[in-house]
Amino acid sequence: MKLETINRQFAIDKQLIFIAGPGGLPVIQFKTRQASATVALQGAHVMDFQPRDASPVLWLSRLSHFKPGKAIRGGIPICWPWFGNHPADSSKPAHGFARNRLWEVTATHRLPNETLQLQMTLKNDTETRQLWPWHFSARLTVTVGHELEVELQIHNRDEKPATCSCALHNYFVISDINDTVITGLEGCRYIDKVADNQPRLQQGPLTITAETDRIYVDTRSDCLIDDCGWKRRIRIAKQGSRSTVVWNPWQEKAAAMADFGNDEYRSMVCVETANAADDRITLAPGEKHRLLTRISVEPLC
Ligand code: TA6
Repeated sequence: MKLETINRQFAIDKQLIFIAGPGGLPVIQFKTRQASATVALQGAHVMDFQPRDASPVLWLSRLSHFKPGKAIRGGIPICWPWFGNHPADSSKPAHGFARNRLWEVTATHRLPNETLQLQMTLKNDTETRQLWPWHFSARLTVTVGHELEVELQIHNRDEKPATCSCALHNYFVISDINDTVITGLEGCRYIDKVADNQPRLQQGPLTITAETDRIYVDTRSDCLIDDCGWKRRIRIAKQGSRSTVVWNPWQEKAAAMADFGNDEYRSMVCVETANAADDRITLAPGEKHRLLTRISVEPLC
């Protein structure tokens, strides 16, 4: 659909408009007195979010690709219908296909208090059914106010049960990984993906000093990223999730990724709202599941 047509149908004054973004990818630009944000139609991918009187909250690699079918490195990629590598077929794309496909805008709304809302949908087609043989519809709702709320709703439109795993793969920008502490996971069990998936227990607050790739299980808690360098706290609240993923590739893995600057591991950390590991979801025919992440920024006293 042409930008002119989609703007006529869904733009909200100058506060929510559709423009050609990086690499020519169509994006939705939010600009209100509350915040600014950008969402790519490809992958319904939230690329950035910045509350008024705060600095940017989401990290985006300076080397990210912006090409059709290629996941953007940073922001909030949607990992679905599987999280991580495909459980049975490594030839299938990591983290599923939702983040690589073009989603369709279905609605935009002005809510109270200068908050704007965008809804997008992804439906099955012959390509998706080759990758995942189910009829489904996915809906993403992005609500931009002083907080950012992202909700993924999955609807099993097939006649057979559907089991899937997913994550809102939040990338956060920080002053420096050495000045950052993550709390909210104390006492939680986790799967340590850099130690052969060993089960471990989180002792106290989490500081990151090496490659870190953990799936915390049985946790519904908010997570807090305390950034002492920028004297701010990022709060990640969630609904519909009992697992949280924390990831930082560190130096060697960052250098091995073409879309990740060698030094950029120091300025980012992922705290992901997930349905991963034994928190995967099984939907009966017609059943729906909602996964929601709510991101806000507070001063760090
Ligand atoms: O969420 C952590 C993780 O599963 C890591 O294992 C790493 O693969 C990361 O996601 C990024 O995956 P991607 O396919 O986007 O490079």
